[in-house]
Amino acid sequence: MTMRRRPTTPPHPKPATADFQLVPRAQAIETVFHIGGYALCATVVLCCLSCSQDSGQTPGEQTQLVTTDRVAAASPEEQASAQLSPQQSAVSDVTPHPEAKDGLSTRGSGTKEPVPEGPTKDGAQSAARITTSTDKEWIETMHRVMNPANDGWDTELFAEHAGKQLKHLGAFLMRDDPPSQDGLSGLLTTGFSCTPLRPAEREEVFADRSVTVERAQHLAQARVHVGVEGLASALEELTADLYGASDRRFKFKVIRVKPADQHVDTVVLFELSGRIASGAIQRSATWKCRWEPPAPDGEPRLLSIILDDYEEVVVRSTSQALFSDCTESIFRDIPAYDEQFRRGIDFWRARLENYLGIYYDGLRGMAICDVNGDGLEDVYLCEPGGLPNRLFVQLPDGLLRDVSAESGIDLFESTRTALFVDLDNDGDQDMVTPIEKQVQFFSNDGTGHFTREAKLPFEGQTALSLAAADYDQDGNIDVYACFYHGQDEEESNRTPAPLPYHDARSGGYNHLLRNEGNWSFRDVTDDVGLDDNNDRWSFASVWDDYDNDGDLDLYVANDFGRNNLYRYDGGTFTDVAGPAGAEDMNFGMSAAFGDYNRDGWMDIYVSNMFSSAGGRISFQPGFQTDGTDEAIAAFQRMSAGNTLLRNAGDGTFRNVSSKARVGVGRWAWGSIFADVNNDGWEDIVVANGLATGDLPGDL
Ligand SMILES: [Ca+2]
Ligand SMILES: [Ca+2]
Ligand SMILES: [Ca+2]
Ligand SMILES: [Ca+2]
Repeated sequence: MTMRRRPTTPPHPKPATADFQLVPRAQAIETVFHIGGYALCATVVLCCLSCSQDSGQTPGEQTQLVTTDRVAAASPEEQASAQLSPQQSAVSDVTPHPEAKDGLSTRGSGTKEPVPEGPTKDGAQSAARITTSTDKEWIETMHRVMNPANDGWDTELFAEHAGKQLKHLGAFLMRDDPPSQDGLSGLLTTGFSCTPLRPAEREEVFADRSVTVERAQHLAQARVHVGVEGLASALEELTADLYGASDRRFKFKVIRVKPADQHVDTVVLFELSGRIASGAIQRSATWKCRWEPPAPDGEPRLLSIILDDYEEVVVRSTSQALFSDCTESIFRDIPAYDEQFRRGIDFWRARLENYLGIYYDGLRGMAICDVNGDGLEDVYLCEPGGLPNRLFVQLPDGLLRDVSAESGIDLFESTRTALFVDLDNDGDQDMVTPIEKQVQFFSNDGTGHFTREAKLPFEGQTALSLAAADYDQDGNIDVYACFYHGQDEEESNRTPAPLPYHDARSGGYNHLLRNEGNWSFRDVTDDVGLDDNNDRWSFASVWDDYDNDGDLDLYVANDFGRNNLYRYDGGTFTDVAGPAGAEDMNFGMSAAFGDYNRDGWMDIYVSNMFSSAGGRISFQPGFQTDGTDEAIAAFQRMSAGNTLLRNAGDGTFRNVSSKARVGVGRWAWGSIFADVNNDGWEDIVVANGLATGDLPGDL
C-alpha cells in the first residue's frame, strides 16, 4: 500500500544460507522472521491500534474450518453457477462475506434451503446451504454448519478432542515446578513414549547482539522417555528455564490428522514463550503425536510424541523483548485514544448505523507520514464512517499532538486507507484516499493543513487500497487503486462468496490514475494494458522493478486465487504472473518487494492465510471426492500460508517459503520487508490475526 524505493544496498553474493527464523513476539508483536543476519519485529503502534479497534469474539481457526468445509461442499455445478452469476444462483452458501471470512458476520442473509443434517452419501461432505432471515437465524445456522459432526468430518471432531488434550498438557507448561505425574496420567496410554522435546544438541543458526537462534533438525527418533514419568521428565527439560517467567504462552495447532486402524496420527505445531529476567525465550517445534482412538464419550490418549523439528530463540534484552509496546505512553495526553480508539469496534457498532460503513472486521489502514516537514514521522489513522479519521503529529519529545480538527482531513466518511505522497512536486506530502465511491486528493500546504483538490468517482465501489509510483517517469506520481468487490459492496455482502474459491474472477476492476499535473488525474487503466486479468478480488498492490530494466512493474495480491504481475515495457503493462511463476494461487492479502538474498533481484513476499483446519481437511482422502487433482492441490496450497517468491533473475520466481521457513504467518494481512537490526539484510514483519476479544492469544 505504499511505494517502496529500491534499496541502495549493492548486489551482494548470495549467502550460503539465506534462511529465516521465527523470533519471539513481543507484546503486540505477532510474527517476526529474521534472515541469516538479522532480526525483525512489528510496528507496535500499528498492531496495538489495530487490536484496539477489533474486539469481536471470533478466533480465526473456526472460521477457516467453515470456509474450507464449504469449499468441500460445493459441487462443480454449484461452483459454475455461482461463478457465472452469484446473484442469480438458486442457492446461497454458508460462506460469510468474503471480506470477512469469519463466519459470524451478522450482515449475511441467504435463501431458502435447510442445512443438511448428518453425513452425506460419501460420509465426508455436505452441501452447506442456509436459510436466514434474521441475524439470530444466521448465527444459529453458522453454529450448526461449524459443527463438523453435522457433515461427517470425524477427523475434525478428533482434532478438536486432541486439541483439548493438548491444552491440558499445555497447562503444565505454565507451572513453576515439574509436572505432576498424576495430572499427566489422564492424557497418556500406559505404553506412552516420547523423544526428548528439547534436544540437547542444537545448532546455532543465527546470533547478533540481542538474539540467538538454535535449531535441531534430522532428529534422532529414539523414544527415550517412557510412561508418565518419562513425559514429566521431557516436559521439565522443555520448561525448567521458564519457571517464574512472565507473559508465558503456549500454542498447539493440529495441522494434519491421519487415522489408521489402531491409532490416529497427527502433526502438531507447538510454540512456547515467556519473558525471564535476562530477556525472553521462544521454542517452536513440530510434534508428531500418535493417539489411541477414544472410547465412546472418552478422550483420545497419547501413544507417543516424536519431535520432528525444533527451534529455540533467546532474546537478551533488558526490556525482555526486541520491541516494546509504547502506545499508551505516547498517546497518554490524547483524549481521542480513550474516547475513540480504545472503545473497540463493538462499542461503536452499537452506536453507529451500518450504512456509515462500520463493520466488525476493522480493515482500517493507517499511514506514517511527515505532514509538517519537521523530520519527525506523524501518524494518520483511518476510521469507519461516523468517526473522524485522526492525524497525530509527533513532538520532539516523542509524544503526540492531535491535530485532526485543524488538518482538514478529519474525514467522517468510512476510510479504508490513505497514502501520503508528494502529488504536486512542491516538496511536502499530500494525501490521496478512497472514500464514498471516489478517490479523493488533498494538497498539503507544507504545515499539515490539507485542502481537497480533486475527486474521481467510481460507480458503486470504494477502493480498498492504493499504491503510488511514477510508472511513466514523467515526474508526477501516479496512483493504482485496488477495488476488491466486483459489485456494490453492500450488495456483495448479501451474495455468495466468490467461486471457484481458488480461482475466482468476479472481483473488482482496479484502476491506474495517471497524474497529469495541476491536480488532474486520468484513468488510464485500459490504455496501458491493465485491463488484462483485471477481474480478481484485489486487496493490495506494490510497485518495484522486478526485471531490472529500469522501470517499475506492478504486483497485485488477490483474494480467492491468482495474483497479477504486470511487467511494464514501453508504455504498456502485461500480466506475466503465470509464466513467471508468481501467481501464488491463494488468499492474497498483501505483497511486498525486497531483495532478501541480496542478489540484486527483487523478491516478493505475499501475505496469505495459514489454516490449520484447511491443512487437516484438504489432505484427507474424503476431501473433494469429485474434484480434480489440480483443484485439490490448489486447495492444499491455499491453506499453506504466506509465500516467499525468490526472483531467479531470468524473469521467473521460485516458491521458497518452506525452505526459508516463512510460510506460517498465521492469518496474515500486511507484511513488509524491513532491516530491523540494521545489519544490511532485509527481515520480514507480518501483521496478522483477526477479530480479538478477551483472549488476545487467539491472534
Ligand atoms: Ca505536495
Ligand atoms: Ca507519472
Ligand atoms: Ca521493470
Ligand atoms: Ca533477490
